Amino acid sequence: MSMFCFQCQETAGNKGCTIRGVCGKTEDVAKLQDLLIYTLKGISIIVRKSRINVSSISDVNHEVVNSLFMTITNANFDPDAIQTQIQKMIGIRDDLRDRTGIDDLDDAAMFSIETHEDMLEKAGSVGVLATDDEDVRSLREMITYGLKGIAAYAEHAFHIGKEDSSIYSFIYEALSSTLDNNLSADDLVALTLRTGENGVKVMALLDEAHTSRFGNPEITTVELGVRNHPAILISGHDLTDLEQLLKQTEGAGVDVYTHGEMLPAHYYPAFRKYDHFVGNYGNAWWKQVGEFETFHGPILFTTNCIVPPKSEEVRARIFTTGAAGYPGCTHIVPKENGEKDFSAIIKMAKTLPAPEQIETGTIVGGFAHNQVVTLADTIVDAVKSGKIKKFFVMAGCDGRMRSREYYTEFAEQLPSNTVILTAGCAKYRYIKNRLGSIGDIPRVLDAGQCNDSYSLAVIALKLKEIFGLSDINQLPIVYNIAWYEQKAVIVLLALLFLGVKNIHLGPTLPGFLSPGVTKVLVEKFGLSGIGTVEDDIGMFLGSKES
Ligand code: FSO
Ligand code: SF4
Repeated sequence: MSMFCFQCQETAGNKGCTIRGVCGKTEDVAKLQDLLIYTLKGISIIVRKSRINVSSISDVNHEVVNSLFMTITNANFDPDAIQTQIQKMIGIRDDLRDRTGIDDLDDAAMFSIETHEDMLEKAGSVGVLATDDEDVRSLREMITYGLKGIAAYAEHAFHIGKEDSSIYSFIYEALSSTLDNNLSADDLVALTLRTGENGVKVMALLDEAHTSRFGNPEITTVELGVRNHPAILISGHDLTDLEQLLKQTEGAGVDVYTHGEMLPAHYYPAFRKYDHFVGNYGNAWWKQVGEFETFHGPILFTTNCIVPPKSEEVRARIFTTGAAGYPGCTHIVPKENGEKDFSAIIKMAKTLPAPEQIETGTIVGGFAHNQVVTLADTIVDAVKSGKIKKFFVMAGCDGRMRSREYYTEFAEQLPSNTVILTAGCAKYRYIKNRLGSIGDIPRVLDAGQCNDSYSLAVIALKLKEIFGLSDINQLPIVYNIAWYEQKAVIVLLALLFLGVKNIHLGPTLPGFLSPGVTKVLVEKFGLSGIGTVEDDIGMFLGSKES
């Protein structure tokens, strides 16, 4: 087998990509990512054994977090960038080892590599399949994927100057634990829940970072049509990149539009003030192939999800930054002070035609926790009077699979006395479908990006308090979540840690769950997949057996 990866929902046959990723990841990139993760495990072993104070190694923390982020699905397809990162991390590892004077360590902390071929050979023995027991493998990988999600959010928070060293400590502990053969499956289940706990922590940290810097999201109407000016499209999740791009394009005669997960940026007061921040272009990540063609202008990827461009013309217009990367695309590196120079993108935009209009209309969003709490009285009255019968949390990701039409049909067939709470790119399956409102409350409340699923948990906890309930599961809230990549894994683990039961996960259960681990998740947490739209709606509304 040339490679093995089963970290995302689109993994081949829901078992594993073994020749080339369904995402477009090559065998070399898959192997290099495995080796990068293995190197991080070596660093973690040294940090743990030497009991080093993680606050004293902030550069190491940032590089570890960035390395994890680079291995998230659809973030970085550039073998050179990953190879350079491996070399950097081996250097950091050896430095740490020398500094702490610890030797007699596992291979991950000791191995050395000279050439690209060495790297690929080594990678062949340290990937997912290096663990024989399928339950242990499943738990180790679930923890690792959760850590990737934590790392993504920790990096965004760090860009805004917010850090929590206990999160870094946990990353080291958990990474080193995935090589610890003394841990039982029960130990790993406990560690999985602690991964969820740290997921809550990092999402809270990022929420605080975003709201303290950009203000609390507010109800906002986002334009879907275009203007007749040259323009830049920005995708991904990093709001500090958007902030810098908006400042640098001010007065330049170039408009800025969001794509995919950048849409919720429009909800923040700090960005709404820019006249040239026009609206959202297109849909979720997987529709970018056609949408980038008609956009005409340059595209900036701040994070995933990148789809390999089909033409040279589009590839030449794609720029990446941060953990994102694609071979042949210009990568923008920050200066020492963290500032990024986007002048090359702005210059290119001025030479290209304005975007072609692909739709008109608007999206209404901005229902993060602060905004929803101000509407709490109206919502509680609507629940008490029976105008709202149930809330459906439909957060998560969108993806290419036909089976995801389920989510559009599900949203459309829900009765008019139900409200959808959403976050992440899953919303594109129904947010434009005019599902109406209940009084002043829209039937689709978008809290923001996938990390803003935290907002949905805060809202649930607030409702629990208002209704005087002892258990979050007594609320009239159903969780029907769509997943795709590893940030969704940490959102799921965070919800499990918060005690949410009976989550439905689709369109398929993760391929990385072994039958044994699935059994535990079903028995302990009531986790299940999805069925047909009719059966599921009937079950959720209590007219059918669950
Ligand atoms: Fe979507 Fe991609 Fe936000 Fe993910 S754009 S799929 S879970 O990166 O992060 O929801
Ligand atoms: Fe396959 Fe997903 Fe891994 Fe890509 S990220 S190689 S699609 S499992």
